[in-house]
Amino acid sequence: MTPHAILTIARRTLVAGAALVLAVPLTASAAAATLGAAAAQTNRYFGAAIAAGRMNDSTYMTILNREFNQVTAENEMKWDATEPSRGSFNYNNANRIVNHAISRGMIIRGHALLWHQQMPGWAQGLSGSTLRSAMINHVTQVATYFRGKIHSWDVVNEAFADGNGGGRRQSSLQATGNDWIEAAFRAARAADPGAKLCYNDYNTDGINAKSTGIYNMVRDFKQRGVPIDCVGFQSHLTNSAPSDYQANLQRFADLGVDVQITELDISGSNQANAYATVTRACLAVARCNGITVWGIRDSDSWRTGANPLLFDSSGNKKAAYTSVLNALNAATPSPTPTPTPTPTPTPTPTPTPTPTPTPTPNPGGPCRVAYSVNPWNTGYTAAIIVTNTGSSALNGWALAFTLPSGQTITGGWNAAYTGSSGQITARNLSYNNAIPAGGSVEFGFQATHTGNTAAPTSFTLNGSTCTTA
Ligand code: 9MR
Repeated sequence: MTPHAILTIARRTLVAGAALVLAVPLTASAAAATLGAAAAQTNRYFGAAIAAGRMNDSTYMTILNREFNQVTAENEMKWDATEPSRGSFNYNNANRIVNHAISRGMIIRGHALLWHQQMPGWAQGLSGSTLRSAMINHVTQVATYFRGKIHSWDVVNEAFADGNGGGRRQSSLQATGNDWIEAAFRAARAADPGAKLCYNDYNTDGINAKSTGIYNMVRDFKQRGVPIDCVGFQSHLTNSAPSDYQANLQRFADLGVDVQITELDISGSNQANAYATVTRACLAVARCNGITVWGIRDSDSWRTGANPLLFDSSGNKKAAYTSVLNALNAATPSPTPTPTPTPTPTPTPTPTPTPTPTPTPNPGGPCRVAYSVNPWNTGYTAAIIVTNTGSSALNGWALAFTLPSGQTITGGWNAAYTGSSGQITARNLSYNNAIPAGGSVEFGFQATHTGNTAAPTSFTLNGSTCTTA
């Protein structure tokens, strides 16, 4: 029986006799009123990435304090922030966040000890064994400093490549030796034995070559006793989650690690549904500890113009907020005298064969472009996957294309854009400069339109014409 039907019957009963009126509070009182409280009912957290620089904004702080019971420092615990010069540590901004969280009983995800981005200039200039010892020292110092205060650390962030068949990303960290990740996890465990130690990455939200590469690493770490406790799935999504999102979380959980949704934001007109889908997926996986959204209001998001968060720029709750809250509350056992329903264990998915990335033979061009668009009345988000169908790797790339008239780009991710209408060029960022032969990069943008949402035309990669998929 639906809650609505129960309430309808109870209302009728109210007219018929007072004895059954008690049915109303019993059936209607289950819902928690905030995200954190609703998640806590299943022993999960619901958190947000926050920025020390916004902590004087009263609207921001009101929402933070009311809704969330976990925080992540959006930038303040990264290497460039905490060790701006070698051996000299600065925790001022991180501590503003940590102290606030502790004072409000919020748990803290530490983000991130090692990442090829936001390395301080001095570390960018190091390599080999010098870099290795500097990075291990960084892990040790920072994890020791915050010892006892961190629920989960992103020990290593984004170390796997996009479109490289599940292999590691090229970086100076990787160049110190393939064992750099396990060395970092061992150093973190020694420094803060109480924190869960996570590997965190993006484009790993379904079962694909990249997530399978990470899965294989985690399995290997578990087999060899390398200390890893959790895997973070960033979940920067457009319009929907992959259909195998839950199965992907579950296959990692089945390796004996916790899973966490660490940087959730979702753009597009299907936003509210997609948020509910992700929330339900976490709730359905017993080892999913919680969900963190990557910012509070749309105006706080790194995805400028994409409006991918749960609160609008004025701090009002969006439809996506309600759908998350309802999904969290739907999982909560209702306080009736009936025994607490045990969450149904999700059937272990039969091991999916590792998808072997088939490098597509060059169909006549050095590149292939797959373009997808999620439009609404005045805007859209677009995702582009460029595959290098040539026979040699690209180091540094620029994809040029022509936007149809009336379309104007307002923001983008995973690429630097030149031009906002007409002729556009999207160039690599430092972390996705290489596209191996047969490999791909994925990036995207938000745009406004005046009625025409047709795909761009005339795609060229580094000057050569691309085919479109
Ligand atoms: O949201 C962060 C933004 O303020 C920073 O400028 C950016 C720097 O690279 O990092 C953003 O956060 C990233 C996170 O640390 C790791 N995953 C991707 C996030 C979005 O880029």
